[in-house]
Amino acid sequence: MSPVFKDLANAIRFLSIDAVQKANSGHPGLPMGMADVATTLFKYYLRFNPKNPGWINRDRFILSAGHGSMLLYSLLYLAGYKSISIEDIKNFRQKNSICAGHPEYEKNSGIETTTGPLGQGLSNAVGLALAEEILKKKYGSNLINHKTYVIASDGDMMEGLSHEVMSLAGHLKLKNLIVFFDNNKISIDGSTSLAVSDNYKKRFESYGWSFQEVNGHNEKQISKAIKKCMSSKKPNLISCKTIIGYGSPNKSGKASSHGAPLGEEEISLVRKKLKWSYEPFHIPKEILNEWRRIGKKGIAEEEKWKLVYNKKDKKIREEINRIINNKLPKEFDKNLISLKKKIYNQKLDLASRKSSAMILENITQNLPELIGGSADLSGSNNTKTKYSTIIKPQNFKGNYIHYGVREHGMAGIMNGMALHGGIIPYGGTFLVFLDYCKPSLRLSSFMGLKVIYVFSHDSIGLGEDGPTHQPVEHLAHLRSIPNLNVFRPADTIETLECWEIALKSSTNPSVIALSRQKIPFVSEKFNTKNMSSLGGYEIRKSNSNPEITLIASGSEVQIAIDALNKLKEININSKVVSMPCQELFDKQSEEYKEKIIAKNSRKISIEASSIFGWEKYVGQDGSSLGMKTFGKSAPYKTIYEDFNLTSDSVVMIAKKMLSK
Ligand SMILES: Cc1ncc(C[n+]2csc(CCOP(=O)(O)OP(=O)(O)O)c2C)c(N)n1
Repeated sequence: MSPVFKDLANAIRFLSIDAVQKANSGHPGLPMGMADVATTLFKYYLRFNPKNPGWINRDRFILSAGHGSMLLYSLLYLAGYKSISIEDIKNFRQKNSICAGHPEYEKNSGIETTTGPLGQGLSNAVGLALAEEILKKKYGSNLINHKTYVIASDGDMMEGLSHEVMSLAGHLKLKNLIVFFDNNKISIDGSTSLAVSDNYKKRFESYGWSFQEVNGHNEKQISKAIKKCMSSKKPNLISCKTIIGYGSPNKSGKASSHGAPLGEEEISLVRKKLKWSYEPFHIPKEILNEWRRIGKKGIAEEEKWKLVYNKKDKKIREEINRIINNKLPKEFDKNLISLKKKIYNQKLDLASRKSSAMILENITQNLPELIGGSADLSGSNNTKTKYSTIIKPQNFKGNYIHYGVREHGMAGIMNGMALHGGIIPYGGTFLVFLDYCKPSLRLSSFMGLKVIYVFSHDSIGLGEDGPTHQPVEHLAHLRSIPNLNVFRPADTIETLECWEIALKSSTNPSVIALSRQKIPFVSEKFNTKNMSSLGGYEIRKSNSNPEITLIASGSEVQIAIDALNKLKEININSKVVSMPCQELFDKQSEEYKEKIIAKNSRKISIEASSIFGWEKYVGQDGSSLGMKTFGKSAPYKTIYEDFNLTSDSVVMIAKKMLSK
């Protein structure tokens, strides 16, 4: 007997129910409720090839409601992805299992992104859909023409992030984006009516989305709605009325099916009700074969696509190949060195945000994959260059995105574009507004994505805008995030070096913190070597046996250099270490670190930021100049003096240290 639709959907339901039961933790409710929608999508529409999960023109499928992870793992196993075996499913939520508690991005596995923090998957999906439009415009609609499908839950829709990204998606008219809203009206606390009374139709339509509503357990209705999206001119939302925990006699429609195993007794009742008489984890051959047949459809699709690809001009093919494989152009290094020479000869005193603009202007021309943007403030963080062309609704020819005042959305969308492949996203705002985008930045780091955050106005040095805009704790916060490089360059040479490292970092994101105020050119020698890649290095020394080591970053390197000169006048030998990136410094050999931090000297750190974290370099008998309170509203030189961030303070501390 050939399997019917319900058998296919029930295979997802029972793999999920049984895996959650075995793990004794997890969320069975969502997979049970959305199994019919997912089956319809995979059976009729989703273009994917489990034999080559990385195919660039595959449709993307994002489970934004990551707590329902077993839905995704079941689908990938059933459709025949090698990354997930039945053993992996039995090991759901166990150590090292790919079937982790929430989906964790793994390249070429079918798990397209990490989800769990609600709203994030939706933001990634907007980035994926945007990337598709940008690349389509560049390389032709016969080559790049895929869809991005998302399952999002009530929680996704309640999160502020969903408002930011759906509003922007509507503005840009990302028509290839199709969101299935699991409108089951249940969240952890019970009915969503406890907290929401939004009119969803009006909400999404006001963003410029098309809105449809279906019975999420009716194959025909679901299929018809997806079909309608194929000719849509807007992003699409299909509100699927579903029953959480569908099939469970006592727990369906209730929050009790959301986040806990159903229990053996209830599971046997579900088996009876859905007429599923098979053992846990056993999928009858006919049902599995039918799923595998669905999985194989994409092989022919990819073959067809290859014919188109092979007919493309050789230069285009080479470029696509290069950007997909995350390689920079051959001439990149040569161009950068000649720019470095030019910068060195000019020796300009510039705010590092301006240095960054100068560098961006130079590299933008030769890096088609670099897609910039800013959460407003483009003219302040200097992310837009004269070679930036703006991406507009229905016109995706460009390399710069006006994200609007949507920092969180920008970061989530950048993650999506990086996940798509073929794009290196960078985006700007003020460092203090890290607070508004940190959840997505954390996921950039967790997933190891090449996303570049350009955070200007990096200290009290921004002056008159005052303490609401002056970051204090932000650098320490960023430095505590694993797998993230936090750069704070001291001049134009270091700014160029930091950009180079960020562009070459394929497994981690970067933050480049930039000054608002003008800072002097401090590099003494021309060096083809990227000194910032050492994280910290000697930039000045009065002799080879310093009594005092001054360690500073960014705008404070000059204060340290001034202090060195003043100390020299009173016969105290010192040296200055410029530390543009603590993470890279910490990775150097013990020998190098000891040499730079000069074990036998007394250490003083200078950074116009929280002193938190500097103890590891200055030690117990060292001292840190920095911020212990919020800043103040006044011209920046006055504030520096007010907080004792001056070379005279450094000299005073050094003298005191040596007299003890
Ligand atoms: C940002 C964030 N806050 C809180 C949670 C914890 N959490 C997991 S699921 C969930 C809500 C579940 O409701 P819903 O989104 O409707 O999913 P369903 O119950 O329908 O599966 C919450 C609050 C989370 N995962 N992410």
